[in-house]
Amino acid sequence: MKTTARFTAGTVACLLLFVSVSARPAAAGAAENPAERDARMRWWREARFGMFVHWGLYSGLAGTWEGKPVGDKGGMEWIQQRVKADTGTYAKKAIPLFKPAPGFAKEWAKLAKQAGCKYIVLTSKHHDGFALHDSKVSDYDAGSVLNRDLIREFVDAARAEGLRLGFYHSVIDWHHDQYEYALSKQLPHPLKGKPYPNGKRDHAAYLKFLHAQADELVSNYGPVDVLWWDYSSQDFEGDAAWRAFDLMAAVRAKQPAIIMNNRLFRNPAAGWKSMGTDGFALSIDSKYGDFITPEQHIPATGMPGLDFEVCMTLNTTWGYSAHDHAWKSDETLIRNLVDIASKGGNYLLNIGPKADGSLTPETVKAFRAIGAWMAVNGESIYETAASPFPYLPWGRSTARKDGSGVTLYLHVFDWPAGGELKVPMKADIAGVRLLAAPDTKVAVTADGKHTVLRLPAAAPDKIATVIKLVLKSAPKIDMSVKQPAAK
Ligand code: H79
Repeated sequence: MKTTARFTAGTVACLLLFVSVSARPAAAGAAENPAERDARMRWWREARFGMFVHWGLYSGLAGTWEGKPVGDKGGMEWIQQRVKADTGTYAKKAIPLFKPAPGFAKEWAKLAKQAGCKYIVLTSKHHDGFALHDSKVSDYDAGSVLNRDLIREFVDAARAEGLRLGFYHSVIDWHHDQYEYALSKQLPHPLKGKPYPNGKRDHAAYLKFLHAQADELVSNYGPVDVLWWDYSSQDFEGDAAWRAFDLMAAVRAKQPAIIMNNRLFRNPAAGWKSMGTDGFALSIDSKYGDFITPEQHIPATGMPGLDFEVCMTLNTTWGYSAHDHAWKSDETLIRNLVDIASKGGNYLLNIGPKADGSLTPETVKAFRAIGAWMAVNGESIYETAASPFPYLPWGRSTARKDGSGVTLYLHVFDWPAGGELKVPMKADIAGVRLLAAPDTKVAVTADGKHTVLRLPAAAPDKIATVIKLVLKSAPKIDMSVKQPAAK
């Protein structure tokens, strides 16, 4: 909700100050040495699994416009753009349908906790421009429209479950009347190609607003663990588009420990290869952000030394749609989590709550299934490192260094016929245990190239049975066993 003056003299002075330091773009990261960075990133690297929440005005529309489904696939958080509605038309239809129930976030946080998520990231504002907090610099926010601060309610619910929390914040804005969408040919806008309905626009005024809202989010809710920016294009990114270095520095000044992604940028040094959400590069210069963000796509191989987080939907949409029934199976979801951990990354798995905050039965079922698996096998995911094997024909692995020894977790997807599992390594083994069947005896032999494990005839867990191997020293891995070339 707006108060009298949009920007105080102090804000303007601060903005000017940030402009003056922008000649030193690495300012935010440069003060930090590698050990400090490792300490800051530690919880995130150990967490491996988080819940993403896409929730906003679009949730009430539920993929329907003027009584008709807009489609049964794809992101219905984009519905305003899909139907090419101006913000007034969109708001008029969507606002009456957005009816958050009291305590809406409690179920999300409980489900996240139950599933084994360590953090939860909510859309504070998506591309439609509607902010879920009580913003002093906007009338298009939950404070103005519902007289509520939905971010406060979310933060309280997340903290009550002991979860780390973050905000997804779109820098694209389909509402703000000074956002100069014609500056980018690549970024989406419902009115793209059409003249501004309000005459000339002043993008700098939009940027003041963007920076002020980000400041509210990092000032008013205690520690914020993650800022998940979305997104930039090759033709509109970074300083030119968002005054990105100032924005990052201002956020860091308020939240020194915060972890931010790379989406204020879209260039190779920032971890991007193309405009495709799977077009990521295998490196990132930390001045552009802390981690890279493959979307709806798992990298083919691990990325040594690189922090990455794969975000994915449960069906095909981020925002709730009544028409999307393409739910991923429990097997796919759990194996994705394992696959990503084996490559050294995090999995940010999305829920799209309905307008009242409630969840579909499919959503609850999926997260509970992951939770049941994690309750037994979580130690093979949390605080682990990427697989030391170039390739395992039957599944995946993760590893952990323990004193002078190493613990390997083998995740068996394809149970060996006859129960004999060949692991392409020589190793000095101190202990072996099936996490899902701890009392089952497993005999270990060697056949020259392999360590051979004699397992029960049937898999204790059909989705992914985890074998914990405690080794006295680092294994000698057969590096010649490689992934076959894709057909
Ligand atoms: O918030 C989610 C997406 O809305 C957002 N990022 C995630 C986390 C996103 N914005 N742009 N993109 C992703 C890239 C473009 C994706 C597209 Fe589509 C695929 C545009 C058209 C097809 C998905 C489906 C979005 C609209 C329809």
